[in-house]
Amino acid sequence: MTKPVILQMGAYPEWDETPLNADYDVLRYFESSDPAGFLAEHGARIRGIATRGELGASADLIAACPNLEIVSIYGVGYDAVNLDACRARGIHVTNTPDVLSGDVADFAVTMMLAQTRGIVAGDAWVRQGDWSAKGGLPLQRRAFGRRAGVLGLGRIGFEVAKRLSGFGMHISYSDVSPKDYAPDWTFVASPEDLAEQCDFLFVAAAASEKTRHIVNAKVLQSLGPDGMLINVSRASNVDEDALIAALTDGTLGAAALDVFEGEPDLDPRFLSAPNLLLQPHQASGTVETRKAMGELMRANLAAHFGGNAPLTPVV
Ligand code: 8YV
Repeated sequence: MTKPVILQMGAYPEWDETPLNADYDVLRYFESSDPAGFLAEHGARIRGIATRGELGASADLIAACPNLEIVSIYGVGYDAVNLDACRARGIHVTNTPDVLSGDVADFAVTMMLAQTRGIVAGDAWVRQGDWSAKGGLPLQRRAFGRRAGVLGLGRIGFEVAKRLSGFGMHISYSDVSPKDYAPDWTFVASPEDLAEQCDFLFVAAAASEKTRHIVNAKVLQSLGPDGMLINVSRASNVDEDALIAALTDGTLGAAALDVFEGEPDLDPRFLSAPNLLLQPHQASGTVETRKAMGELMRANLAAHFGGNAPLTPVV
């Protein structure tokens, strides 16, 4: 039987590549030296796209595949897929919700703890001999019992807040509306007011045109010199210029970021900005979660090409 032709947008672990190659005729777009020529030659054969959250599928790419039926994302974020182009042509879009929420939430809390207790600085302090030369690390700030704000109380934001409640923190959140599954947490409509009322602001909102730069200069100013921003969503949710300026002039106390515009080639000013913890977009990066993401991405393709409805549709 002829295997469906799939366009693969980026690399996957071997445990996903092997079954993908067994079930589909896989075209490795990311290895092509001439993407436009590649699409002109193969576009009409492509029935599915296997992509990753941060790689998505652009309108041009979708247009170059006139027989496309499904875009299956390895990741929960679908902001990099042109949904309008897919809707217009009845193309399914699927993602991998739920399976990564626990790890992403763990990572957000880990970044908060690491940054507020100076874990990375403490390691350098020991290695560089500062401990014996200068004494103990300068005193840091506590996490437990302080005020947390969660911007976007979806699946991931909910898991973050659940974990923070174990630290005895006062939890507020902002979203399009109050959530009936969050009776113990305080709803605050505006991101600026949320920032005003918390010490740690976690950004967990799904990114869209509506949330672009939702964390702007005013929000950062409201968070203030004692506040910390933690972003495990998408870089587009934060105004990076405003963030770099706020860290540099002390308007904002600290930040911990897992996502960047243009990643992995982030703005070089981040490398010298003070009180900033940088991570290489690894919040969902555990063996367990990545295996579950790969399985779900492939299960969506298998459902569709087996004549069934996709399991976790976005569109
Ligand atoms: C993944 C992500 O790391 O789920 C998402 O949207 O950004 C991350 O969890 C990414 O999709 C894997 O390449």
